[in-house]
Amino acid sequence: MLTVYSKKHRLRDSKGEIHGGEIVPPFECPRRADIVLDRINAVGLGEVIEPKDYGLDPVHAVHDAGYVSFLSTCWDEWVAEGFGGEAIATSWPGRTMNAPHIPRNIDGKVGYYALASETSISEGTWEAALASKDVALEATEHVLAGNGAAFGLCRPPGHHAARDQFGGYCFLNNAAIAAQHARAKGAERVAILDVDFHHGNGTQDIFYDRDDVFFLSLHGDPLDAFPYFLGHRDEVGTGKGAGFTANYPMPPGTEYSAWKAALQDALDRIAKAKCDFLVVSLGTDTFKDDPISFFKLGSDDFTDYGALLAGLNLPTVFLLEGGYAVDDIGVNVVNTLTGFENALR
Ligand code: OKP
Ligand code: ZN
Repeated sequence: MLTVYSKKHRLRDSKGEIHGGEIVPPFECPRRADIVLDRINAVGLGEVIEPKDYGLDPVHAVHDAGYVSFLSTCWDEWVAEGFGGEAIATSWPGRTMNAPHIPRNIDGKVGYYALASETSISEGTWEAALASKDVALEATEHVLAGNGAAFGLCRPPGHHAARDQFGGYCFLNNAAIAAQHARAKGAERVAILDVDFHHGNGTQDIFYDRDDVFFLSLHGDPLDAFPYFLGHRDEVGTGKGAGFTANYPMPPGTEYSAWKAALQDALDRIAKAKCDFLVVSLGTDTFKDDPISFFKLGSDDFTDYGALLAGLNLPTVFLLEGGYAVDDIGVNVVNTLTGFENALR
C-alpha cells in the first residue's frame, strides 16, 4: 500500500497541553509520525511519497472562510499582541452567549474559534495543518486513480475540527476534506468510518445535514470521554441527512469482542447505503495501553479489523487520527493496513 507523508508535520510541535490541571508535554507529538513511518519502512508496506500542494479550495469546500483566515494569521496576531507562550483559548461564547459578533482582539478570536483549550496554536501549526490536508488529498487522488487503497500519514489529526472550530489537537478536518474531494471527483456517496477512540465531532458537524457523505463513529461514550458533548447514539443526522450519521458510543473497559460487534453493524450499514468510496479515520487510541483512552484492543485486534474493512471491497483511503501509546503506534497502525491488504489477496 502506498503511504503519503510530509516531513512538514514537524512544524506542529507545541510546547504544552493542558491536562489534569497542569501543562504537560503534548500527547500529540512529532515522534508519533516518526514511529509510524519507521514501522512502514520496517515491514516494507510500500512506496512513501510526498504530497503536492492542493491549495485552499479543498479547505474552503468544508470549512468557514473566516475560520480559515483566522488559522492562517493566528500565530502572527498572537505575537503582534505581545503575548508569549502559545495561543491558548481562555474565554468562549458559552451556552448563555449567542456570539453575534466575532471579536477583533486575538485572545477573543482564539476563544471564539476554539472548542477546547487543551490545544494551543503554536508557530508552524498552520503550515503543518496545510501539509496534513495535502497528505490526505494526495492519498485520496491515488485511490481515485484506481489504486485500491492508500494511507495518508496525517499529522496533525483532523476529525475534531468542525466547519469553524479547532480543538482536540485538530485544525483542518483531513477526512472531511478528503471525502468532499472524492465527491467532487465523481464518487456518489462517501462513507467516513471513524475508528479513533474519540468521537469525530468535527466530521459529524460538517456532514450532519447531508445524505451524500455517511458518517459513522465508534468511540468512548461522550458522557465519559472527550469531546464530551457530541457522539450520542441518538445523533443520526438532520433533514435529508437523517439516517446518514451513526454513532456507537461504548463504555470504559470495552474489549475487542464488543467493539468488533459495533464495527460489524457499521460495516453492514455502509454496505446497505450503497457507498462507493471509503475514508477511514484511523486512530489507534483504542489500544489497551493508550494513556488518554479506555478501550482494551490488543495489537492483533488491529490486524483482525483491518481484514474486516477489506470486506467492504471499496476504494479506501486511510487517514491517521489519534493514538498516543507512542511506542506501539507504528505496529498498531501498520497492523490495520496489512490486515486490510492481506485480506484482499
Ligand atoms: C484527539 B484524537 C485532556 C482532555 C482532552 C483531548 C483529546 C483529543 C484526542 N485532559 N483530550 O481524537 O485522538
Ligand atoms: Zn482520538
